[in-house]
Amino acid sequence: MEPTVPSPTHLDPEESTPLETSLATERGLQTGDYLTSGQGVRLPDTDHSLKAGPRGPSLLEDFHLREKITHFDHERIPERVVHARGAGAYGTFTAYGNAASVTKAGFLAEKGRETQVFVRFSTVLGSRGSADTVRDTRGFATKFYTAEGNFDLVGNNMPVFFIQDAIKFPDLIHAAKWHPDREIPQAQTAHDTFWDFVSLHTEATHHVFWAMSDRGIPRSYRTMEGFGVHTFRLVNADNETALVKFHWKPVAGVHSQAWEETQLTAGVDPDFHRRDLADSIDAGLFYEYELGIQVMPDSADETFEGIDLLDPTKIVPEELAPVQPIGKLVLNRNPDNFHAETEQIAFHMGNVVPGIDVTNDPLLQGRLFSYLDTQLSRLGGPNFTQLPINRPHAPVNDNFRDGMHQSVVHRGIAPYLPNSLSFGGPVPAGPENGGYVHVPKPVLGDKVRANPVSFADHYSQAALFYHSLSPIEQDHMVEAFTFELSKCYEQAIRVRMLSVLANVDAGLTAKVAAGLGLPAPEGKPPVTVTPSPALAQITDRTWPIAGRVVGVIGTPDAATAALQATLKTQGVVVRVIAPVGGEGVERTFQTARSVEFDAVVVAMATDNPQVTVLLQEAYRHAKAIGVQGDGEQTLAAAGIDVKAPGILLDPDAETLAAALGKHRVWDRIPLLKPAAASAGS
Ligand code: HDE
Repeated sequence: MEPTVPSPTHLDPEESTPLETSLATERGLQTGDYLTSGQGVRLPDTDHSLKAGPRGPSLLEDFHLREKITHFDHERIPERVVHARGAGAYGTFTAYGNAASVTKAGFLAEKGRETQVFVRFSTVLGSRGSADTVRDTRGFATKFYTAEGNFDLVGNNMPVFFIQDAIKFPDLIHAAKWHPDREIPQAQTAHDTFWDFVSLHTEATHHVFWAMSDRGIPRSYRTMEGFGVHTFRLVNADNETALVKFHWKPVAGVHSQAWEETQLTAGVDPDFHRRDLADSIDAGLFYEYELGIQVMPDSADETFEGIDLLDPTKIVPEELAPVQPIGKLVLNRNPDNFHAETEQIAFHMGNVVPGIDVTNDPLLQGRLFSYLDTQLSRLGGPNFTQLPINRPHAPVNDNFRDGMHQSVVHRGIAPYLPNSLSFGGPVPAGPENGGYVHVPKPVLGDKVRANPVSFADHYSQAALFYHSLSPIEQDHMVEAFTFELSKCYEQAIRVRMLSVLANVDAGLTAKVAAGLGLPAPEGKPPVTVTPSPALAQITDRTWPIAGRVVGVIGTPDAATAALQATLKTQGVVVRVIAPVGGEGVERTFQTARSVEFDAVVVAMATDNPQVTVLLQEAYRHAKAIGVQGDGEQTLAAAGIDVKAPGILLDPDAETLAAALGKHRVWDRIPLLKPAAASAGS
């Protein structure tokens, strides 16, 4: 007879042996786990459950279990409502000493002064577990632990923002995050509600152009600019003020991934950016940036060259106000514990030190409220400033008392002012003792909910940005708009967004409309646009290559050893990709994917399909490909023409380094247009 699969109904006393029946009944068995047909009962060696009497401590008594499980149950804290996905590192900021004419902040003004910092990079839209490489704005938030207290510069990798008024922030984020019915898509702008909002809300146009440019898909946090976005007011020792914009300039230059590359990376290595940050620091290949300021006069109307400096949707072109480097940041230490440091760090726009003041930018004013407020629910009470990562590296003496998670044992009986029982203190420090005092400013005008007229131009700087880019970057932007709008379900949204683009540039609109199969509407783009060359990221310049990654397809033998050794001296990470693992092999054909390499060297013959895919992707993403020994056969198997631009035959380390310094083989791009593609697609 065929053995039957036991099921609860199989436990029928009439069909079972007496032993089976009694045990099954006694143990309350419902399934066939222990009782299988025809096999009798499998008893564990020691089966305490079969013994009569007490069964061990009850749950209430077992406090070991309860304490452990209770703590475990509460291990998670609410994720940030925006910027939930992040990665952080410690670093050292060293002042060049040339900023004293504009600020009395010692950490900026004093030559050689070193200040510890913690930087948290982030994406805006995705949840904590989302992929790093999605198209999004990136956060670049820096906490300077200065001797005068903490200064938080909470910026982005784009110099403008979507909105001019803080009250619109929830609308923006509700539109940009997932649709509330299905909670999809995750970490994407390519969906209806985002484009619905930004097409109706045209002050977002400039930022949308940045997000659709290659700035929205950085290669790594090492190759990203940072911007304070708002205009700040600096104050020098003579109490003279200037209006400034902060910039972080990456020493490695600004580089991005290719769009297809970002999508592959999101699947192959969703932790791509945070892994690069941590691995680089471990390898001593530190991320470096210069802090720069654009300095504008503190004029009564707070404008510069006709640009309203309080409008966070506007930049000041560097050609009008050059970025002056005032110090250098080196990120040189990984956190020990993600939760304690990267997750619990709490930035606050109100963390400023004497010498730095805020302005009346309405967005900045809203942020002064929000950052403190959000920590109350995220970190569970008002004492988050006592967490090690948030504590200032300066003495604190105030009358803040009690509250959840209070870790200070305050002494004395008079935490109030005025008092006579605690020698009358602590009193707020005056400016003569380094206390913080705002720059006094008159507040004029009627109290209304309205924007100034100077905020009304939503298009001219979007046009300025578009016209400043190289043709390749402009093409990428066309592709990005076309891709994103194609993903919308509603035709009306596409049509409306085209009418917004038409007010920026007719050529761009025509190309996007063609891609969408829609007519290009007419708009009123600005008549004259003066480009700002500083905004283009593809230029003739070459950049330091430390931290770049080269994959060598071959075995770790002498043939490539010299090349590898020289590249390594320049800080390039070389990974050997061999058929199988072994000494000196970091990737195998099975584990390697093109996206983790900035350039590839093929040093063996193979028609392995995974190698073929890797090479075709590297080719399509305009990466330099070196060929050594029998490698030519491998390229042939992948259908790649060895005479194509950026295919380097028997390259020495210098040739490869030069190609890496340009980031990609830009000459190859025209060959990659769909009609002319010569390698797999
Ligand atoms: Fe933020 N933002 N933001 N933001 N933001 C937060 O604060 C907010 C804005 C930025 O790594 C939150 O601690 C409002 C501009 C970064 O911890 C929250 C408005 C810029 C980070 C918040 C803005 C930023 C945040 C969420 C409009 C670029 C991550 C958790 C008035 C200059 C910081 C938190 C980190 C985080 C509110 C606009 C950058 C909710 C209301 C403009 C880099 O408080």
